[in-house]
Amino acid sequence: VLAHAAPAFLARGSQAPSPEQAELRDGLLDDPAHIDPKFLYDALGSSLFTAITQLPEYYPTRCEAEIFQRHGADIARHVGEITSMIDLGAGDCVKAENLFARLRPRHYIPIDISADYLQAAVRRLRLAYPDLSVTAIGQDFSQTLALPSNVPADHRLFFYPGSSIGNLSPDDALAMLQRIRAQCDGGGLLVGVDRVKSKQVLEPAYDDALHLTAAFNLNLLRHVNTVLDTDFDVADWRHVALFNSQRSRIEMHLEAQRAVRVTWPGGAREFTAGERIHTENSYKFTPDAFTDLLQRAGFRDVVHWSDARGWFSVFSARA
Ligand code: AVI
Repeated sequence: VLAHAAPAFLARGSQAPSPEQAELRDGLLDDPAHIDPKFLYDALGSSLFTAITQLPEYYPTRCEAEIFQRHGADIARHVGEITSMIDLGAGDCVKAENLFARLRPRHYIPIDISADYLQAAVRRLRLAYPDLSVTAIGQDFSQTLALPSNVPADHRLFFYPGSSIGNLSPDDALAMLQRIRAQCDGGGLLVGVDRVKSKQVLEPAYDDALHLTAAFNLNLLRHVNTVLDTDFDVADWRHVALFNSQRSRIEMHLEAQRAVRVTWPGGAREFTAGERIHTENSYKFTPDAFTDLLQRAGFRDVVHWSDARGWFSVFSARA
């Protein structure tokens, strides 16, 4: 696994913060405070997310699988011939693997911020598919998308499933699609998108009865403790998830259950009881809004398929 931007641990007393530490510190000092959702995904966070995808309340993964199952042949026809499949946020690589038989890539390039998690998946794939060249990249691709020089430039397919694009702000989503578009001339994009629906369906998906999503959100504080050397006590905080219909997004927050003072080397922040740290947005789209976003990024020939309930869509677009 090629690892980029490994987090540097800043011991109490040393000076220059790493870019990650500076980002965390600035977010904690902001009003309201915020922490980027990428910090949800340390090794435990990635395992918790995998568990979330199996919850009865968390429909997106099952809806997307249904779409690939029911419309796989059509999707493969629209995608056409590919040489490389670049999997953005690959995780355990299983979603891409399920498409290998139909799409027949020669090169598979899984990219994920959690390099450790990727490592185990890649070991398994190399054994199962000895003819497939696999180049794994541990990278935060939300800001830059750097592909190694051994990835052929022609017939690239970018695979961005799971509605992870919904975790970006509208501006960042557009910029990300433009970056993908710039790297796949003659190729295309296959992207999973969660749809606008009632909050009776949306909110339980992000606030489940087993409290797995609460654990996923709270675990972010432990991860931040290891990166910034903060002294967050998970017991001081509670998980909040709500649908903001005006902005068409689920928001996750961590709410202080009492007055809390959080410190780190060289800084501190006081939180009053009830004050929140915003940890994630998950945007929900109408098919028209997402088609428009793809077209604004320069994609053409945009088509989409949906599950039977119309809760989720998979879009295919050409560069
Ligand atoms: C990864 N991403 C698409 C998930 C989502 O649904 O926004 C992350 C997640 N957050 C809470 N539950 C799942």
